[in-house]
Amino acid sequence: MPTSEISAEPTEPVVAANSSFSAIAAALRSAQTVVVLSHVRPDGDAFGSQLALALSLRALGKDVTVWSEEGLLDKYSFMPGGELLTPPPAEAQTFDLAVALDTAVPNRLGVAADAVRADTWINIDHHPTNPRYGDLVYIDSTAPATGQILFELLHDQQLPIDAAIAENLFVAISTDTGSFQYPNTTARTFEIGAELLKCGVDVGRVSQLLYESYPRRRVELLRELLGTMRFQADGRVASFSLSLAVASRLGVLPEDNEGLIDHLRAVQGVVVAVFFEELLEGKVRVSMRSKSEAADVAAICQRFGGGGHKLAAGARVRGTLAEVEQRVLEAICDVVNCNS
Ligand SMILES: [Mn+2]
Repeated sequence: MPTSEISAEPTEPVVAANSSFSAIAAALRSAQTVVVLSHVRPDGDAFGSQLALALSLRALGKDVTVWSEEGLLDKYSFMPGGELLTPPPAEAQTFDLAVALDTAVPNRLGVAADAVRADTWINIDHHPTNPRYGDLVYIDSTAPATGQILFELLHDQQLPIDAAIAENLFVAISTDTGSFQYPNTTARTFEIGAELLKCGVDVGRVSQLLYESYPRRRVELLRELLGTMRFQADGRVASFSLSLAVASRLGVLPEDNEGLIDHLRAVQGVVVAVFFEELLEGKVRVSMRSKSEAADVAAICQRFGGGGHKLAAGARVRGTLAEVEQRVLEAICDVVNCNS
């Protein structure tokens, strides 16, 4: 959830029944070749969900392919089964089954979507804006992470969960809940956390690898961002920006950004935090976090062609950094001044 921005067309709210876990498990068990996909700009929930499902299916003897166009990012290189992640090939490949995890809209699958030929698609996600693409669909927007849904699926259907699978699920859930802190964290999330520890997850080791092993470059980026920090609406809106010039001077990698917006959200009085990142193609990537349901950032992002969750959303907006900052901050200040 946190850093993945969604460039969806605004979608009508769809109320439809989920496929049953038994139907999804039956499809997984009957397939021999399976490709497991997630979204571009992957986060811990994307990789964790992909690798957990891939390892579980491998334990069942399936021929499993895991594609990610960025490959395995450095910061996640410790994840068990990480070597399975490969960039999709240029030529399309045929599978019995394709599984999209944590991906709110098909275009967020990136180039992998074009490289897959599959009879059946499974779509498992927790983004409320997911338009329910695919043949077997399981969307639970109350789940704090796709990894939590996957645990429920594997556990309920007695699919394999060993220590390596548990560690991947733990990474998925820990990163998407801000280390079990965000409001979407439920009693069930902690119960699952406990189950994963019983399966062999070393929580101190994994947390240190996730949260205390950043490259120095990331802190240098934070220093630059804090230099651009500003507050509006009586301190209820906080933002900072990253220009292409600064990004290239510091040699910033996409994954360096993950979680930096939390420094803004953590400020007393801030309701909405915003991170503006200038992109190459004349667009700006906007990430938003809210501390209040009254300030629904998914609704704000939908007005700019994006989407996401009430408390964490994003959009890609055409224009210069200064133009986009002004338009988006005006829209946010309207909401924050009226609703909170
Ligand atoms: Mn997620």
